Amino acid sequence: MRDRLEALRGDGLAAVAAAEDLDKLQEVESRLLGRSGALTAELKGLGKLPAEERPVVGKLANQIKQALQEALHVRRQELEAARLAADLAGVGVDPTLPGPPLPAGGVHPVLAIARELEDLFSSMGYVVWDGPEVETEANNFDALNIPADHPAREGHDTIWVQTEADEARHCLRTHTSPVQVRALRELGTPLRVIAPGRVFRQEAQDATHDHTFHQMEGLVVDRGVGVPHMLHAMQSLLEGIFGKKLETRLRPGFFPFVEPGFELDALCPFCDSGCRVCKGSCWVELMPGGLVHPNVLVAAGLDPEEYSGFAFGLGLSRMAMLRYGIDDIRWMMSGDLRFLEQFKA
Ligand code: FA5
Repeated sequence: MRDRLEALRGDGLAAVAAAEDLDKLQEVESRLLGRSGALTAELKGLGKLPAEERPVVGKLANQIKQALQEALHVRRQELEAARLAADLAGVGVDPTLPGPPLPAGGVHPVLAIARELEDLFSSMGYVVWDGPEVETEANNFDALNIPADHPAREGHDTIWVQTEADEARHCLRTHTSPVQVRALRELGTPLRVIAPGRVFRQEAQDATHDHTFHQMEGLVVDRGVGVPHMLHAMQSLLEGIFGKKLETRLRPGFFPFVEPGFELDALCPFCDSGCRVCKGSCWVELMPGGLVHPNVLVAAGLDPEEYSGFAFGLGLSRMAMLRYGIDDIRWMMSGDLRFLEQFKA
């Protein structure tokens, strides 16, 4: 029996060393140490030996078992390390196979319209300009000829930012009109600029009013600019959004920074006999505008005798509602994926 055990040690160690992969090693292990393996069979035969030989041969059998287990452990580690190295080196990886699909994002409806309008107005020679969302009281109100006692400055509309007593007052801009002031100062004349962006008002929310929404300002200042130029710009804008010419009308409207001021209405782009959007009147109120007030030109260091201009302020969020048939403005800033995923295309 001792000879058989020694032979098993020699053959077993050689088989372990020769196993070229983990499956082969598993086979060798079962053949030697499994329930019906060679060493297991020898151990079962120990009982038939004379009593004085049993402890000596039993000890030898256990040493051989330990030696084989150790050899199996070492070889398994070698083979696992080799497999990892091969994986890392790209063996067995086909880089031409398509990867797992990534979920595609989409463009927010407000951003989609803003981008289209930026393209359209850039093609007409306008510059796209930006201003900060935290704005000075001077730019948001004073330079726009909004009197100190105008109700819009008070808490019910404006969100004020806490500042030190000796610091200029700041607010979250309530409209994109302060970008008019900045663009005039930074770019000078002649000027053609649009400024899409986010604005904030302390406003009770409902289906058409949010506290955070988007507007797009338009401003042109040059010599000899008048109402026909303004109408052309506004109509081009609407055509860009709705993809067709809309019949429009101007009504008087009041904004301290324009004179005269207007509200532009358009014949309803969705019906010709009255619908939910136009509430039966066939006219929808689309955007305010007007000729730049002389006081705004003076505040920007321009001579109103020499320069004139027009400005308009589009409610981008409301325009997105109209174009995409969104029935509640609160969806826009909700971050709700069920809403956003509808605009992936
Ligand atoms: C203004 O903000 C002026 N700055 C617009 C302007 C610019 C006039 C240049 C003249 C010259 P108004 O408060 O009306 O105006 O807002 C303009 C547009 O923003 C509205 O027509 C409407 O479409 C949108 N809007 C106003 N309040 C909200 C609100 N709470 N939620 C969503 N959209 C709003």
